[in-house]
Amino acid sequence: MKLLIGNRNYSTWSLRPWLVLTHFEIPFEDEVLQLSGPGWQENLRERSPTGKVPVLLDGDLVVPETIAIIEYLADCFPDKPIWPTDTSQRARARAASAEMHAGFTGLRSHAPMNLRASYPGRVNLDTVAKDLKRLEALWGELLLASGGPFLFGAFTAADAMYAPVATRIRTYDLPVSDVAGEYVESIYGLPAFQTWLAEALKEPWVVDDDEIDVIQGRIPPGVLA
Ligand SMILES: N[C@@H](CCC(=O)N[C@@H](CS)C(=O)NCC(=O)O)C(=O)O
Repeated sequence: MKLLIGNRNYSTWSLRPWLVLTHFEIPFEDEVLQLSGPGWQENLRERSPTGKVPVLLDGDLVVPETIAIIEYLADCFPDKPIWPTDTSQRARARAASAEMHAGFTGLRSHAPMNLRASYPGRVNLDTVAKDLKRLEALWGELLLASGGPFLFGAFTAADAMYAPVATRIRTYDLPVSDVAGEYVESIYGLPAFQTWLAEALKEPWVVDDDEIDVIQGRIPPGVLA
């Protein structure tokens, strides 16, 4: 299997299935497709049916879309607890994952993932307040029920879906409860996440669309690159 991914520093969707593959020790290779620079969009369109990453290649099969990739992995490796084993818990984990996939647009647009950065105070909290409130409720309820350290006790695909959100809380020092803060630390403590982070920190590339100083107009595009 091969996973086509974007720049590790910025590509939230790539991080999710990569964590599942790595944490559950599924053999795979990866290849980074640039999300900036000359011709990057044409290159993505040549390699990915949706023009986006991640894409899983398994023989002749080409699977785009994060959720579809994760479900394919769960189908291929039914003995690995990618989702919680209990049916009700699986339903909750899938619901939480679908909610992440479809929602949290405030956090996604106003606090982009940027693993190498530390930008406390840069995010206008009004733009993310609704999302943070919902995160607190969802994470709080699931962590209380499971006892942690992950949403359903042990790490599952639901945590992979929320891992990029956890990084935003750290990067922008967003105000969260102790419970949510501990969950962020659990994500950072996951060996698979640490491996991704170490590779991300070696990357030289800058994606202006994901740099908050560019988004907020303090730095013109092209200066950071
Ligand atoms: N719905 C897709 C979203 C994938 C996505 O937006 N990926 C970003 C990188 S994190 C991308 O490829 N952006 C390039 C573009 O939109 O042109 C999924 O779930 O995988």
